Amino acid sequence: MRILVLGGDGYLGWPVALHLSGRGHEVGVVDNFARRQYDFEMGVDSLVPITHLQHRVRVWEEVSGLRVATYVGDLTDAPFVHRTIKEFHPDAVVHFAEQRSAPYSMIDQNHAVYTQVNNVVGTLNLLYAIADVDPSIHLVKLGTMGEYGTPNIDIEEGFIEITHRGRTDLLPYPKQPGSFYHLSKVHDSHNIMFACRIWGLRSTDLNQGIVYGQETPETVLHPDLATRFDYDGVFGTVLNRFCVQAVIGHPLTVYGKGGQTRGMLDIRDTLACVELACNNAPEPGEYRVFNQFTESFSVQQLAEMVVDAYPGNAEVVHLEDPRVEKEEHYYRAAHTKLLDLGLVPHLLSTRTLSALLSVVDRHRDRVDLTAIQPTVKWRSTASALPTSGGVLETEPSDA
Ligand code: NAD
Ligand code: USQ
Repeated sequence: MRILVLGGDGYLGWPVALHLSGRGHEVGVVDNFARRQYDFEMGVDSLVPITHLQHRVRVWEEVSGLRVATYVGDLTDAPFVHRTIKEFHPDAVVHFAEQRSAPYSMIDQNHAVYTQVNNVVGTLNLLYAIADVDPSIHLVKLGTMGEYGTPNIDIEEGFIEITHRGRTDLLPYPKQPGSFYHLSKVHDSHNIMFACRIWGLRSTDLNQGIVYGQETPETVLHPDLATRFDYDGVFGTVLNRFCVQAVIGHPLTVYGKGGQTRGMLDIRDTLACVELACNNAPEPGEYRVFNQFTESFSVQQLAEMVVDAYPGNAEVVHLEDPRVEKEEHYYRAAHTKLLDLGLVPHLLSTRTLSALLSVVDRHRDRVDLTAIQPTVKWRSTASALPTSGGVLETEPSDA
């Protein structure tokens, strides 16, 4: 298949692009390097050094003999999106290209507005381009498990059958997201479902859980093929952060009681899930949702697993939760659709954690201690962080 990976310079987009290329698909990547810009803005960096996209693509060609087409541009630029879809003419578009940090979206009004404009407008431009160029192109969109929030009932895969006053319907599952970022994904989901209904597009919304890990079979082929690894208080995700904290001897920062429970998956399963979705396209007009995670854990359980797997001494500290979220709650979410398509999960084991801890150990000298503490508080509308005066610029200005 011809597959265009949007956000192909990111943590997940890059290894997914390599995986799909290695599996024989014709792959193109699109990125505007916004993620590298957030690093400059926050004064942080990936723990594992990453090379420029153009260099990584050249190294991949040397290592594998396979070409990956590169498009540099911004999804909020409608003519760019239209041109790229028309020129590459993919069978499937895998859309990772969004601002993906909940804390970043909660820094202040500018960052909330930036996140929602970037994510919602980018996806809308993509929907229009697909509808205009070729409605049969399959949109594989990265959503998030956080769209559902933490209701006191079982979470279904996208839809729930409701009987109300004697009548029954299959309706979108209620959404109660926990940040302006997670809300942007809800807005996307509604727009995509609507576009499928009115224009006959086909789409798979992958409601992904929290990803952990750094190495994939393709990225380990050469050091210059590494993907990024974030551990800071804004972009670092929980298990990746706990591994870094253990290695540098910082107490593991459990927010609040630690009963917050989330769906999780290994980065290698992200690659497999995306390929399964691409290989099994929905019917024209169909909007479907897969819950893309393999296991769920509470934050406290994750911390204890890291403490047990780390060969040295590691301890846990409970910080006041900077977020507004339930610190103890019921959590049971369906996730059978990808398993039915053949997903064989890599479950979280001591072996997986040891491999991740050794990646961190190799780069421990690069850890910036000042980046560990959480700095963004949900309840405050102004943040302690130095913020830019306006919406983040992703393209050089004339000045
Ligand atoms: P990332 O920030 O590392 O990658 C996203 C990429 O998209 C970056 O390279 C960025 O430069 C690019 N991008 C952002 N806005 C763009 C725009 N307007 N035009 C062009 N490129 C743009 O994030 P990631 O961790 O790889 O996540 C990828 C996707 O998966 C996101 O949509 C995220 O919401 C979703 N997701 C991630 C996780 C996780 O744990 N990392 C979990 C669930 C869902
Ligand atoms: N947490 C801690 N200590 C930490 C960091 C986080 O206790 O040091 C807690 C948070 O309070 C939260 C949970 O861990 O309860 C998860 O936080 P996270 O930062 O790992 O994940 P989240 O903000 O939900 O976002 C991440 C990705 C996002 C993706 C989402 C999937 O950044 O792109 O959409 O995971 S999900 O959680 O399923 O919505």
